Amino acid sequence: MMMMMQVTVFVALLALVASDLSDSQFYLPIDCDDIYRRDNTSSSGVYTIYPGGPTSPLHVYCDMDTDGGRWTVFQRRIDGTENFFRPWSHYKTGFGNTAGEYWLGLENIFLLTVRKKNMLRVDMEDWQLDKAFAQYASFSVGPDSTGYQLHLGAYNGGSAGDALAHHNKMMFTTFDKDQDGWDKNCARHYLGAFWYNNCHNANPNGMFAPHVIPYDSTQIIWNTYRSSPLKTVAMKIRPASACACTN
Ligand SMILES: [Ca+2]
Repeated sequence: MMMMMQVTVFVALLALVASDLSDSQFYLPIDCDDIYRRDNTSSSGVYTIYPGGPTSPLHVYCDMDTDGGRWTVFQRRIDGTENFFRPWSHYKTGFGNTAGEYWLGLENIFLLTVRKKNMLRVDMEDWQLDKAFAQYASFSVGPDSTGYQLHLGAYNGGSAGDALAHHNKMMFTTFDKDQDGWDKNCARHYLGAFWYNNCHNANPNGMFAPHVIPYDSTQIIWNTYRSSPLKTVAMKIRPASACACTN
């Protein structure tokens, strides 16, 4: 009798493990678009995605509200709690808190954009809480061997204006890795890290500061929208193809 029970429990456990495995095998979302397509009642928040395959789970913030949702957020500034003046290794792998401020990591952004054709949206807010956005028809970054080169499509909407055209085709620069279009290091000079040219029209990874300092190009800037620093900014992607999902 005891033996029977043990066998029953063992079989039940096996069945549980098997169903768990098959479930994760059938459903490994690459991005927030996949999460939304599986459940279109998903709300904005932190989810686990697998852009690098089943052995590399990655936490990310999904924006399921803005303009139909499905946005995978790869950069987010909201309150100045995170330090964004960081070296190459941090920008490569990512840092911060996905429930708050963070950078998803260049390698992860590369993996996300190599798997699907994505568009880019940048949402921002000034210190008077006026909101604006900028949208681009396509967005991808090359692999590490290209310096995570930025490939940006046409500007296609938003009142913030096209500050990123100046950055298209640039490699990524941090204070300890200079791949910009200037004879000095833009990241060092403007206290951020970005696809700097010579140097920037946008500095979303610059200093978070509520007050305007005289040399404000070191702060969070999108200069086709405001010449003064911004309070918040978030950079997000979603597949460029039309959404076939229903509500
Ligand atoms: Ca340089």
